[in-house]
Amino acid sequence: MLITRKKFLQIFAGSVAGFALSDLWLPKLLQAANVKNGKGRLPIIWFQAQNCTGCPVSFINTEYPSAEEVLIELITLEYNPTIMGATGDVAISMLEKAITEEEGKFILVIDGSIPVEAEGNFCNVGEVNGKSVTALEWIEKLASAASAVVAVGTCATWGGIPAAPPNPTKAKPAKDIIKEKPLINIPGCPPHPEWVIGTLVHVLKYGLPKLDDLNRPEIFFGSDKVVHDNCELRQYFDAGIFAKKFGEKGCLYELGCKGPVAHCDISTRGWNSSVSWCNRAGGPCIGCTEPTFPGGSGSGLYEKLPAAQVPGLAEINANANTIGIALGGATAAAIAGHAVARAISTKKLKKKQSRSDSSHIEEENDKADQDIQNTSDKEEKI
Ligand code: FSX
Repeated sequence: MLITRKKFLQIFAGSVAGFALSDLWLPKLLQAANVKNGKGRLPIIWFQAQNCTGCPVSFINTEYPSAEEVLIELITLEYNPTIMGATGDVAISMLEKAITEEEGKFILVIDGSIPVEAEGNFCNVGEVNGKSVTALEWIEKLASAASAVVAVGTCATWGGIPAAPPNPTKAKPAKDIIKEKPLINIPGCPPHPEWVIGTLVHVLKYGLPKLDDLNRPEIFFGSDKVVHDNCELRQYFDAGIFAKKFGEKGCLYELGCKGPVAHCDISTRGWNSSVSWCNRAGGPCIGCTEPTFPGGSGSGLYEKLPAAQVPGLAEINANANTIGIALGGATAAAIAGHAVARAISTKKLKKKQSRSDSSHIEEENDKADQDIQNTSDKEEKI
């Protein structure tokens, strides 16, 4: 049977087309979700508004489970412009179908912020009956048909970079547009793939996860998940050792680290199977999971956080001052010691010179130098 290109695209309108069907095995995560024979997969419509596309790219960078496993075994990704095989009318028809035929049967994932200036016309996605449709219109209609909404990435959760001042498009986060549906916020620019997949599995298996007061899953963003608390550079902070330039040993606070105000588990989870993460790579945490990102914490990306926002810093400074005073005392004693030694040696030399016994001057000089050296050794021991 001959299938037309349009039919082919309709069959593979979901994302499965882009991935090989080989190497299928159920990881523990999917077994826990009781996903078998393709049943129990979570239908997802993933809509993208004003973004850099980092969020879906991060999502498919998942390693455990792999992208293939997620897309074939865990979810049915019916629409996502970055990953799906379909384009044009076929792709747009998936959105229309969800709105008109699948009410309550899918989760709406949104990434990117939603512009409302100029009636939303700063971001248009496709056409219906020859008329372009704004992201704002799509999101309002899709959200009212969805069973729940998951905002993925800091643009969708808090506004992120598109909403940074002066925000000419009046970019809004999903929470400002969607009021009538359960909403989960998964911030991060981009978010870790396990935050997104773990949340979706929870929805599939157990329903909505426990959320904090900003609607973030507590398991990834709870109040005990402050980047600073589990940072492997924390020992330097506690010892008052701060890097003054990139590449230098020490805590990255002076270089703008937002770890003390950033909530997420990245300092223990790590990126790319825990190979590394921001601070381990020498780049200070930029607080990308926070509503204040990218500059509302009172400092720019690489500017020092206001000291008042850094717990424990006052004690570090107090300790540093105390140590400074103690060192100052030792230094003063050392300088005084040097002066005494120098005075002794000078006195001896003058005495010898006054005897006009030049033959002994070098010998006395050596002896005087030895006196200075002995005095210095004692100072170092101090
Ligand atoms: Fe924003 Fe996501 Fe940062 Fe980019 O889709 S959260 S700019 S990683 O891509 O929206």
